[in-house]
Formats: sequence, structure tokens, C-alpha cells
Amino acid sequence: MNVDLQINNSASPAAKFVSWSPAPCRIRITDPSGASSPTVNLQISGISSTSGGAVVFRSGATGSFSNSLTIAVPIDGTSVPFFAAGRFGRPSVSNGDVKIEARLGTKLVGSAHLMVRIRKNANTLTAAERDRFVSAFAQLNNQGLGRFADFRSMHTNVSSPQAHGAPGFLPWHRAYLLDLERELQAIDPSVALPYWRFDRPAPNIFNRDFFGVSDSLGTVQFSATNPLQFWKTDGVQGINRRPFFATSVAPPGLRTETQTLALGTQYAAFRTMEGNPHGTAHTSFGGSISSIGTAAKDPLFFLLHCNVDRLWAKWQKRNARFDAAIGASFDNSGGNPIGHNLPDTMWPWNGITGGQRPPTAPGGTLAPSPCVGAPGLQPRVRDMLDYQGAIGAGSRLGFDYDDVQI
Ligand SMILES: [Cu+2]
Repeated sequence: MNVDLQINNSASPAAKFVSWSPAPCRIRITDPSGASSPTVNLQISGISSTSGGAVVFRSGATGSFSNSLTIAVPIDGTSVPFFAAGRFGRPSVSNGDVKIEARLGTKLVGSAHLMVRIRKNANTLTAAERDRFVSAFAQLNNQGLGRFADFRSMHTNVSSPQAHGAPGFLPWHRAYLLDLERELQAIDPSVALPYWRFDRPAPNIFNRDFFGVSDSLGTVQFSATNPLQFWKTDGVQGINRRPFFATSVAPPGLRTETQTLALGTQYAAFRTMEGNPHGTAHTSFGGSISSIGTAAKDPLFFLLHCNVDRLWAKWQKRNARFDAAIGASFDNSGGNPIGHNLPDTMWPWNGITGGQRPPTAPGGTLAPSPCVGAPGLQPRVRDMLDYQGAIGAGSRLGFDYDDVQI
């Protein structure tokens, strides 16, 4: 007898990725023998290991998780649902480093390899994680000829009102990062977008093997093995970035994470973080990243914004602000510009041009995921709130942060 295990209810290898949010899975017998339905035990191999990925299980959509699960599997081949989630604190370090084993007694009757794919602090990635990320990012740009050109074109002075200065700032950038991350994962599915925790020293980000070291003119220098040395945007080779702080320490004048999370329990208060720390982090540098129209030319932009998004995620968790029906989860004070109201679709994924939208909509619809169905091809502002599927399991966006629990 053998069983088949499907992660995210999919037979595709591209779907063998989970985060902290429970992923719907199923098990079925592929070659029935005998008359009675056997009881199978699920457990990860190397359960006593203390590093690398680990998952936990539960049988239903609610209830507590455990390290193993016993399931009666019908002999007629009918699938039985169960849920698997990354064990908080145990993200994977490489693709497929978690193996779920299905045993009948002591006999192995099926298995599945998967990855607990989590957005991590860029300063503490392993060298292999760092190199895979850099390689995928450089490929996406392909020396200015790749798909990254669309992402650069999405974030300009013309499009700025769609994404800044109003309540949709955080949702728009969440969609933007998710779209980019999914494109990176199409190149290398083991990659998750890391974040630059800008209120802490991050010397491992500002070195030649990762995001580079600026010379006196602000030209960013890379090691000979770093593919970011070929970075090109708007037809211009290289990255210009002039830090106004010693990159061995955090930039001065930034609200710390604690201060940011203490801005208030209402979204209207929290979103003032668009100024400080977000804007302050941008203007800790001269060069591209310091102004909206050019910021997306610098790949560091995406790590900075990943931390902005992480701060929002932490704030949401702390204050239970995932439900769009709760007023304090968003700022509906009225008079919000188009693209900044909960039911509004967001440019450019909606393809709408002209009028209150920019004259072009680069990049097409938002990249789909092999693992989750949300947010759809043309996300609305409201689709960005419940990223973990806390309110509705179908809202799960398929990403999580290493230090933000479900
Ligand atoms: Cu922006």
C-alpha cells in the first residue's frame, strides 16, 4: 500500500511551499489492497533536529497543531484533508529540507518534501540563501532587459499618487512586493524576499557580496562573484547610493520598531509611519533610493519596503487588524483618492489608464502563485489586509515573516 500526499491540494512540485499559515493538504491511497481503511501516521523526518524547516499538523481548519497526525485513510482512494503549517521559529534554509513521512506502523508508505518559505532578516541569511536571492534578482533584471523593467516603471513620479500619501500606501506596496517576490520565485522557488531591518545595524547587507559598498561618488561596488555588478535600469549601468550614515550601524533619526508599533492602535495613526521610519529610511541616502521617482532603480528599495510591510504585519498582529470590516484596520475617513479605498482595485494590475490613473499600466496583472489563490490578478486594497488568512482561509497571500506569528 502507498499513499500520495498533496501540499496546497496540488500535485505540482511548485506548490510544495508553506508558511506559518495553515496550508490545505490531502492524503489518499493510490494502490488499495485489503478491505479495511488503514490508519496512517504523519510526522516529519528528523523530528528531533533543531534547525532548518519543520512543520506541524492539524486535521481540521481550526484547532491546535501537533508534531504528528493520525489519519484513517479510506481504502477506496478517497482523499482526506489535513493542514500543514511551518512550525514558528523553524523556517527552512533550503528547498525541500522538510520531509513529511506517512507510516503504517513502522512501514513508510508515502512521503513529501517541502519548504517552509519565510521572509527573513537579510542581515542574517546564510551565504547560500543570500546568493540564491541575489542570483534570482539579477536574473529578473537581466542587465536591464528583463521583467524587472516593469517593476521599475510601476514606481515613478507619475504613478506616485496611486501608492503614496494616502491610506493605500501600505496595501499598494504589499501587492508590489508580492508581485516581485512571485516573479523571483518563478526563477528560483526557494527564494523569499528578505527585509532590511533599518533600525538595527545591518553590516552583512552593506558588503560587496550582497547589496554592495558605495564609493565616494556613491557608485555601488560589488565583489567579482556578485551578479548585481551588472545591474542596469533606465539604460544606465550601476547603482548610485550614498549613505549618510556609517553602514556598520543603523541610520540615525529613525523611529525604532518599538516606537513605530506604538504609533497607535488605529490604522489612521499607524500609517503616519509613511513619513518616519519609511521616508526617513529612504532619505538616509542620497542617490536613487532617496526619491520616489527613482527609488525602485535601487534593488535595496525592495528590502527597505519589505521591512515597512513587516512592521505593518506586526502591527496588524498586535492589534488584530486583519479584518477589513473593523474600522481601525484601515482609514476610511472619506475623501481618499482613487486606489486608496478598500473596494478600489489597484493600478497597474487593474490595467486602468487615464483620468485619475497614470497614462500607462506597465507589467500586466499580478503574478499568480502555485500555492495560494489570493489575491487574484487584479487585487483590491482590501485584499491586502488578511495576508495570513486569519479572517478567511482563502485570503492567504502565501508569505510570512520570520518574527510575525499567526
Ligand atoms: Cu513607494
